[in-house]
Amino acid sequence: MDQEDISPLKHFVIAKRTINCIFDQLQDFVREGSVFVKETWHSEDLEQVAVEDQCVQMQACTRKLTIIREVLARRHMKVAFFGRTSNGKSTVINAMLRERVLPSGIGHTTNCFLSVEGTDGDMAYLTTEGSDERQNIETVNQLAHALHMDPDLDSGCLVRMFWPKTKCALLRDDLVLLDSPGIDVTSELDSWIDKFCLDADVFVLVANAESTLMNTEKHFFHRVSERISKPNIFILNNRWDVSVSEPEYLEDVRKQHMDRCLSFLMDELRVVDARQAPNRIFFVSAKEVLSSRMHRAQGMPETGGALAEGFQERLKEFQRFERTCLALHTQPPPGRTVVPRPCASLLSTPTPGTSTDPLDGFRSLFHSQR
Ligand SMILES: Nc1nc2c(ncn2[C@@H]2O[C@H](COP(=O)(O)OP(=O)(O)OP(=O)(O)O)[C@@H](O)[C@H]2O)c(=O)[nH]1
Ligand SMILES: [Mg+2]
Repeated sequence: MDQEDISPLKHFVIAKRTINCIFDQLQDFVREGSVFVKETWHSEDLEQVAVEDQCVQMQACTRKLTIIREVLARRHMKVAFFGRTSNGKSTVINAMLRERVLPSGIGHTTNCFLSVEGTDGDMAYLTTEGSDERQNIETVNQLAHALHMDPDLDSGCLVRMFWPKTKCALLRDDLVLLDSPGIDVTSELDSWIDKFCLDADVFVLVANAESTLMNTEKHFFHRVSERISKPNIFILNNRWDVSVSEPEYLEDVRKQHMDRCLSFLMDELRVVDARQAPNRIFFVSAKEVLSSRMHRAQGMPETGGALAEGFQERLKEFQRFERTCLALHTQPPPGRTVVPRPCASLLSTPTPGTSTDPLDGFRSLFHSQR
């Protein structure tokens, strides 16, 4: 099989099925146990064998298992992309999807949050927040037009894009890719984090290798890691194709970026150790990868004849990013939890150590596995 076609997400899908199966059995077992204890408690012959308290406890367990089961059932893997405007977030997602699905271009392009997930149907469509109406989308320009013409859409809104799974193998495995507006064009970072980040499995900082990591980007990820302990963060130094025009500085610039990214992840955010950190930083050109994959899909030579020197290395680096990022789900860092904020209504994860509910231990374990 083509190396590029192997989806590490398969591990996640299989693990998810297995966990669901275990919880089905657990739920059946507790439900039957609950009925048995209730009957025993009501039975005159078996008086004193089971008491009302035990019956109430069993019913509470059944309800809790039902909630856990619902959460497990709607699990998918969500990868969220952030970075300054024009760094190439939408282009990176398009490169992963192997097609120009999301609008991209110079200037400030993406004006709201856009998630891409698979649909079993043949037609791409979108839904906007607060409405189930499906709007058919045939071209990326149509999508761009629909987004910019909707007066109700602002940078805090979510548009869900459903893309046929038949067109993109990646989307067959319950993957959701989330595109965002540039973090430098908003003052709403905290509400973005509450609304879009708490359930993200992986964060990708799309940085611009032509400049350097900026304070706006760093600030955003500091806020994210204040709310989520040990978020999974990857850094893509995108536009690395541009480095070819200055070959004499290439190695020095690469080292400069690498040192700054390592220090950001290890010393500032403390989300990874020295062993893991180099596997979270990549030097890529999303534009080249997208272009070569689109050429290939059309049966044309992959390089299109016009790709810059070093393209194969940058392509391999992009593939390595895809594999590492999507495989990560099977090896999450230990102890990941959402840190509750006084007014956060989104998740009911209790502050560690404050709960007397025996299932909360499991619930936080479940969060840490996400
Ligand atoms: N040279 C080069 N250009 C790129 C690369 N990736 C993206 N671009 C170009 O950069 C411009 C901006 O790309 P987008 O993907 O729209 O950037 P974005 O981060 O989504 O921008 P906003 O939606 O405005 O936040 C487009 O013209 C892309 O073609 C890259 O790797 N190399
Ligand atoms: Mg964009």
